Amino acid sequence: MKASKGRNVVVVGTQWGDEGKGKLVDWLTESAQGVVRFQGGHNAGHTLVIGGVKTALHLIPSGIMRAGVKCYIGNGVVLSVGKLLEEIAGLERVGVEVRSRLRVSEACPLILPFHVALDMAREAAREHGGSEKIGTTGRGIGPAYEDKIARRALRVQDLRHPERFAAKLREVLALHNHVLTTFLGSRNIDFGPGLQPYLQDGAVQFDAVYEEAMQHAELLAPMVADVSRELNEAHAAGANLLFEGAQGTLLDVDHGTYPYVTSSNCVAGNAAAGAGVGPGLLHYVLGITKAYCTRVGGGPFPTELDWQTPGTPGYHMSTVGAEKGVTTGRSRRCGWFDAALLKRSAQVNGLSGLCITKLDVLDGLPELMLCTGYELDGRQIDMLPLGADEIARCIPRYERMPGWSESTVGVTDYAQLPTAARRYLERIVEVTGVPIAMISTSPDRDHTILMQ
Ligand code: 2SA
Ligand code: MG
Repeated sequence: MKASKGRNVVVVGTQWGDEGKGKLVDWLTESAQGVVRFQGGHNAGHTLVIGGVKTALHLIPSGIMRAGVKCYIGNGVVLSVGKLLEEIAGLERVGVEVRSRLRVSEACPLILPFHVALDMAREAAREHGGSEKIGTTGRGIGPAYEDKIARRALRVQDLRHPERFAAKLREVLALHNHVLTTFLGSRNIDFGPGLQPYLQDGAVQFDAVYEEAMQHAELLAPMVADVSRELNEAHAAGANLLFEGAQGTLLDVDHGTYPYVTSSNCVAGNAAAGAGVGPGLLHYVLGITKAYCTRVGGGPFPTELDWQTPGTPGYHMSTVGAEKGVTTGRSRRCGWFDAALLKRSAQVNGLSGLCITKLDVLDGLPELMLCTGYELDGRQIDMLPLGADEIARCIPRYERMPGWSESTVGVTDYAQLPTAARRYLERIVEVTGVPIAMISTSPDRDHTILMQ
């Protein structure tokens, strides 16, 4: 994982998100000049701990915490301008200069209040109809991507043209209000205080959305850019770029546990399309992998444990690992490490190396189970299958491994790790065929083992 001039790294989550990408992106930013988000939106939540101070980021790339580093929001991101402005204000209040360092693609589709209403109403309708909820973050992500793919999205560049914006907004609102009020029963849904200013009789009001968007437009304007062009120029000038994935591979809309996924491609290949650079500019793909598994929201999770009963390994992971969603505060489900899942991730991302995070959370567990394959409909398989229905029928096949009682918190030298911890890591490498490049032993920036 050596840094050299003009060498770009993609960082992706290899499980269901929350692998600790934020810390690693921040750490790697020491040798980068630019950090780029290329998919997702403010559904993401990265917690950074720097010098003991916690900061949560949702939309702004984690590189913002390093002075002088440029941050880019690529075309693949769905953008809530209101949430972005809030996040900027929050960072600037604690002395982090943002506006002069942040560039936002003019091609980003906007998340507007009716997307949030649709997201919440659809989840309510699923629940009402007896289907399991997706367990979305309720941020309007899915509906905003639907509009993008249907070619009717309002984009950042439309904000520069009030009349064009108004005409498109009228059209799109007519469609969505029809769906909200007729099919989704929005009149009877409690959308909470956030949406009240925009709603009347279950329909989203044009004036409220339009006026707010025009105010946002003015504040956003100085940051709007042709991000694709700027990234290509920065690369040509020798900059090291870091592409920061959000969510994780098993939440990818194509490769994940569909339909219990997010609505974007979270895999490394999308760093090119979602930022506007050629695939040849993606030189190294680092897969961030938690030393156990977690998932927030609905959907299958073969190695899931009981994580609510005190005294169980799942409870240990949940509490010692502080497994709560950064965006919604939901508890994350916890389970054993799934190497057969990681094998799938390694392939679809083309992982160059792994970064294992939260190893220290496993300290003190007497025994660990490592899933290396499954039984599916009576057959033995060695890799996670595709889609939720098949995955839900997988029965994990485990290898039993000894745990360790020593503390690994803050260890920065591989040789200092307990023998059992090293054996656990080496087995993961054997099963997946991907080398470990780094190991993180606490949320702190400096508690990282760098492998040669
Ligand atoms: P959505 O809102 O449409 O993207 O939800 C669809 C699924 O994607 C999952 N998802 C996430 N999973 C883990 N972490 C995410 N970010 C936050 C965090 C989540 C939070 O870092 O903790 O605070 O709850 C994230 N974003 C989306 C989601 O749970 C659905 O399963
Ligand atoms: Mg997160």
